[in-house]
Amino acid sequence: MSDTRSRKQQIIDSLDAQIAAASPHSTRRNFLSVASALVGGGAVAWSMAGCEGGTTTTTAPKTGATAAKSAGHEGLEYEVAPGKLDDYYGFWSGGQSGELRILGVPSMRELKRIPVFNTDAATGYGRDDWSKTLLKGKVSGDTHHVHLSYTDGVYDGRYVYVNDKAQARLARVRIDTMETDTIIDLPNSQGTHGIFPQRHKTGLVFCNSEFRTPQPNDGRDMDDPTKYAALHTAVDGETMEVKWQVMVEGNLDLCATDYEGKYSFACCYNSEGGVTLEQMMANDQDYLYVFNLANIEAAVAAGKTMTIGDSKVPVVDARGDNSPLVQRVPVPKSPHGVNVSPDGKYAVCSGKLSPTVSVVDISKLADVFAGKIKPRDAVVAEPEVGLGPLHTAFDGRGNGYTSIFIDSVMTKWNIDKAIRAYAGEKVDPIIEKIDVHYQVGHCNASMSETKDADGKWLVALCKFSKDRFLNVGPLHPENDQLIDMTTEHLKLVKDESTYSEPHDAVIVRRDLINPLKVMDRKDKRHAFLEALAAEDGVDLKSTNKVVRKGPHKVRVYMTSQAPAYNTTNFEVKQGDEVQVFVTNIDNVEDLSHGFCMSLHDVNFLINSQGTNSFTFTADRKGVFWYYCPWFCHALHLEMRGRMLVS
Ligand code: CUK
Ligand code: CUA
Repeated sequence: MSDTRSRKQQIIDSLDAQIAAASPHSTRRNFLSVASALVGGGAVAWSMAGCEGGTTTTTAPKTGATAAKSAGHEGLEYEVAPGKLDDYYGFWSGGQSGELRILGVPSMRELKRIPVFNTDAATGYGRDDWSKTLLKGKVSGDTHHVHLSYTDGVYDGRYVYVNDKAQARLARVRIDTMETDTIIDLPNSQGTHGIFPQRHKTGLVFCNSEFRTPQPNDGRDMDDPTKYAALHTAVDGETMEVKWQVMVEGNLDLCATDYEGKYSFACCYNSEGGVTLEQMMANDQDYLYVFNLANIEAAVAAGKTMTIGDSKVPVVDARGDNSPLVQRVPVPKSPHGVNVSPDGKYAVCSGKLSPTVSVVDISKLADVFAGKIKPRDAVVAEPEVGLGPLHTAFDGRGNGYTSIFIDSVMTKWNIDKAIRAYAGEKVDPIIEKIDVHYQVGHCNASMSETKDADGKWLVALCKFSKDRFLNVGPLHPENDQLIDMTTEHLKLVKDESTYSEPHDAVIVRRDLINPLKVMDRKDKRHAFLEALAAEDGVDLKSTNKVVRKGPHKVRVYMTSQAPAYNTTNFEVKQGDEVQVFVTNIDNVEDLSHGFCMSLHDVNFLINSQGTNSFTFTADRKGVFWYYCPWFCHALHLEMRGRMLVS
């Protein structure tokens, strides 16, 4: 290798070349050959070196048609026939759309979109009265990570937590209603990225701020990045209150927890403290931060805390050296993902700019905190898995599956063999690599992040789809690929196009998820609406009346039952602020109504036995029809009424 470029530059060049090579008609074969020609063997040679001496069964590049052929598939049934149900719920992040999605696995059918940080025209979310209190005027978000609440190491079917990287928020969705019920701001944070809940019980949810800023960020220290810091925030998963924060010097990327409630983990790239790309990638070493929760909570209880700026949240300052609060395990440069194996033994951390994953033995961390061994001594394996490793999933059979961004493969490797190889034994931990199309980000496997990992389905969330789908213009769909993990060789069985831009997904056994079929009115939205109605002595489920609240303020209460609103006309004055409450008194599964006020930009959804409300201004005189936009009955088109504005 006479290439004089730095490793970092090789990676960037390789990536640029691959992207440049992509065209709607390129196959993976010419895609790779162009890339390797352009980088002159630099990064690609290194990628080969990563597999040296192994019996890697890297599959030959395939065209889409070959890879997708499923005749003679001896693995799991992956087609879900009409009328049949999927075995798993997939909870998908929605990236820049700001939403959360539910897919069925293995069908990969999109079953639902749950608006979280975005507004949604179909349901009125973000514009109805209750959800406006959640969003507080913001209408965009960037969701990356989706995790469900746990009890005893398995999903308990109560909540989904999801981050917003754009506005440093954490949201919670209730699984019974499948609606967002809480959104909180995370103080002193920017780029809230990795989140992870505790697994022994529904306890704390940890949130990493990826971007370092001056603390407080009020105009001071702007030119002195050495004073920038990042926060590891603990949120109570029940009350959604921010409990405490730990301030550290490095930026924090992905997050994970152990299974016992002792530690939380954060990958730290940019230990250099740089503010430019060059500076951030200068060192060959970064860290996996290990937070000792008992010691942090003791420090908080003892008042060894500070506050930052306007925030009242107690902050423990753990900048600088290793301490009883935080230990920094050195790992190769710029780690990205960290995932804990289903047996709770290992935290696996991926070196984005190193072809390795580092396996940290969690049982050794007590000795690290006790000062008996060095942090690095907790690393028990470091297999070379390919170029650009990002995230690792598990099958519960002792194997890891790491997504390899630059090589566009999933690498299956054996944890035990990796540990033995690291100890000097001549054994190759790499079992197999399978091509994915193309540039995989996250991967995850069925129940992988629980102690019930079952090793059936693996998804690879690919960032580029190129020639895999019909060309729909410059913005292509992403490609989420489904892989059967039960066959002798990993088998790609399905491509699923997805809209911008899922990062992470979790795949959950369906018996663990039991949503309502009609609303039970026990959620925060109904408490909010019932409190408003109580001001007027109104029972939402039976009342149809107009209540004047002031010279320019009117409330309209109505019920609906297919195919009619029980208020078919109401009168207001021009300029009135009108707050319409609609209660759907149908007690029937899948019988949603809506309320759309013509020419007033008002539209919202009301599910069976639920209430929703919307406030708007009756800004002009005349007759305006409101109608039900959700098909609910043979006479659905007749489900309407008139607002008379005088
Ligand atoms: S991140 Cu996107 S590929 Cu935000 Cu979890 Cu790794
Ligand atoms: Cu109610 Cu359509």
